[in-house]
Amino acid sequence: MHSLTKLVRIIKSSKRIVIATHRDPDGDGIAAALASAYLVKHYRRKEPVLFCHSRIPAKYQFLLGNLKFTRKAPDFDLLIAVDSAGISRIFPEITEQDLKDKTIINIDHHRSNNSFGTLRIIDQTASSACEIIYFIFKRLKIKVSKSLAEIFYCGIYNETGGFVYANTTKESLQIASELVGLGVRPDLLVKKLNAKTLGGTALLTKVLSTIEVKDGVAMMYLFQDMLERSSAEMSDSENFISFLEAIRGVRVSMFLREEKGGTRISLRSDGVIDVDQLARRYGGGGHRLAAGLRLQKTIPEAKKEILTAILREIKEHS
Ligand SMILES: [Mn+2]
Repeated sequence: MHSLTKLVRIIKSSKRIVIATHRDPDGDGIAAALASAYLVKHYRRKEPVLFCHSRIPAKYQFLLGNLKFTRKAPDFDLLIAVDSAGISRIFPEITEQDLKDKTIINIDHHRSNNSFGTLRIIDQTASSACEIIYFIFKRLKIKVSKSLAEIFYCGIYNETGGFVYANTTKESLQIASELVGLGVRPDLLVKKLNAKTLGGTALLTKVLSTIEVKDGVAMMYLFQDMLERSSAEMSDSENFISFLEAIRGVRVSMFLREEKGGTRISLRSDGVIDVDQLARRYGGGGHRLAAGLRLQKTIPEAKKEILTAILREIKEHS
């Protein structure tokens, strides 16, 4: 495959390599960055630098092994960007234009990916960024060790919601099967991955108590003071939205989280509307059934605005 020959050539010829995943990283983004580090290490002696603007949530620390992420924007001549639809998802204050002299490899599966970079390996039909990178290993005939197999498994498991979302495909299950063949123990690994702290569980009860459902749209929110009151971190709320999706009759779910300077909104759809399209109108994006955006508004203001947009769209599609 032509692009993989180019990928290897770029990795071999670059001096300072940085691998970066998006801010507020999820399991797929972190795992894709770690897997890329294995890929780079296969071709070079020098360890690549791993960058993420946000802190890596404690629950993923066990995957890191000897690898570390830095939060200080590093200098590089090659950036390998994974699971990130645009440069602003990685560096909030940097634009594509600022990096026009750098070599950038863009490995992603988001439909909202804006095609940045020198070499783009984008597959919207892939379940996850990890799936794309797994296929890179296979096509380049690089051996996948047990520790790397665990990384891939966690990424795909996380992005498919534990093999239940619409991106649970023949390919993703096939890869999972191959990873188990390489020594992954799904029971032990998933137990580690899903382990909540007591504070995280306390936070869940607080967030769930805010649930409202209106005309097929389920909503709930998280205010900063709930974190303090339950000794939890924002990253503990990563999968909370699945509780909204599980409510019978709910077509669209919206989880609003208070952040410095605004509100972060996660959206899920059962297919009735395209939440990627909707999120993009506000500068966000993602996938057709799962997307996110940020608004410089308070939670009540943001909720009102997005709820109105969702209800209008549901009406148009029914
Ligand atoms: Mn992903």
